[in-house]
Amino acid sequence: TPIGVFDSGVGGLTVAREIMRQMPKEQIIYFGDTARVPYGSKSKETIITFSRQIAKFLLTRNVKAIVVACNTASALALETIKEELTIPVIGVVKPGAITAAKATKSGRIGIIGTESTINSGVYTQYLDKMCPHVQVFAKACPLFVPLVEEGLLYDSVTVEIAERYLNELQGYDVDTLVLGCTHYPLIRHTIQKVVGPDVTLVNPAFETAKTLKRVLREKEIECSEQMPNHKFFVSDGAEKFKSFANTILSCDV
Ligand code: DGN
Repeated sequence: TPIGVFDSGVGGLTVAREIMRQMPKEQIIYFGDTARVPYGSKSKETIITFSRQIAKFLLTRNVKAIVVACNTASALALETIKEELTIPVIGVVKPGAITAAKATKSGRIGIIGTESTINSGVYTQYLDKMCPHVQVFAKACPLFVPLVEEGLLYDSVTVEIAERYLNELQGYDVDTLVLGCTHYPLIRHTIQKVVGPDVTLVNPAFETAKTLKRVLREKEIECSEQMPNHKFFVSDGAEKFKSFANTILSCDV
């Protein structure tokens, strides 16, 4: 049985990619809500409604677990979806927060994400609960998503915008920075260049795949034996999705 993965659009493919790398035998059913992206500026109620609808669709595909591969949906809808379903539901926020807490030496952690993720304060709440001594500096970087979707991964305009956003965080002297939005791992090179080599970047996509692997093992949910045939569904613009997906995944979408 497959693993359901969903996002507001293409961003969650960075999470799907990590699951494919770390669990190559698992089949993924991916849903990208391309008709209703972006989630980053919508209300909690709306994000819960969308997430519930998508979870319902994934259940019709017989998934054994659901990964909420969107920071915004994880921040705003994870708890509700978890309560409503009997299968494991894994979000991207907690795994990223735990890794950041382990990685920091100075106790000064930066979080970047969409406006909704940052305004929800969930990363800060998780970190405060886990280690009350850390200081968290959060910054919304709303232009990063459209830049990535336009394919401007290494463009000078992306560098300039990254400098404007991240210089503020550098002023706080953070030693760890969480890439709290699905798109940001795709511009991690630019981000690393701007913040300098001494700042550890945390990629929640990678950490989420690790958590999923552990949860499935703990619950003894068996791994598929055949080579997986991943399936991708979108709510609009299948061609555009497909060409983006083919640039980041090694399988043919
Ligand atoms: N997938 C969203 C996130 O990780 O927050 C980013 C895209 C969006 O909906 N704005």
